[in-house]
Amino acid sequence: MERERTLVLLKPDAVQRRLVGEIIRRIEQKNLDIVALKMIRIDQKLAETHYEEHREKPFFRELIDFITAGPVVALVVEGPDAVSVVRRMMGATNPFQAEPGTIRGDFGLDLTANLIHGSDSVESAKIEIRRFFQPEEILA
Ligand code: 3AN
Repeated sequence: MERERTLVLLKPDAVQRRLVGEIIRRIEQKNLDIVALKMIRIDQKLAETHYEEHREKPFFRELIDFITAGPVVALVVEGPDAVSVVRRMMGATNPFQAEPGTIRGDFGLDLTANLIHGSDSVESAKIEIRRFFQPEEILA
């Protein structure tokens, strides 16, 4: 398996619900490496860039309002096949379909407030890591 890096965001609902520790615990327990981590506020511009592909969707405004509503925890996670490993740990976007044992399956019931973002490919991970972190912030 290729070593990969992926961008993870623990969304405002994860912070508000005090699930940051639980989700990071799962990432560590899986033996993935956390190579960068910080708490940030996502502003309007960054949110719109990050969710550009959804601009024409009916839920775009709601998504932007939600992700900018409170602090989020951003991480760069590294390991073998990290992009798809993290996606599987997250569970399906729709929380009603997310399997028990996944983060969304265990903790969520809302399509917008769905706790976590993980890059969907190695290519988008590269772009998203650059979007959220300066090279010197990646310490491991
Ligand atoms: P994922 O976060 O699983 O990669 P995407 O990229 O398809 O899913 O969607 C990005 C975010 O947009 C989701 N995390 C969710 O918060 C929101 N979203 C996606 N589909 C819907 C929908 N039908 N209604 C409301 N929000 C949605």
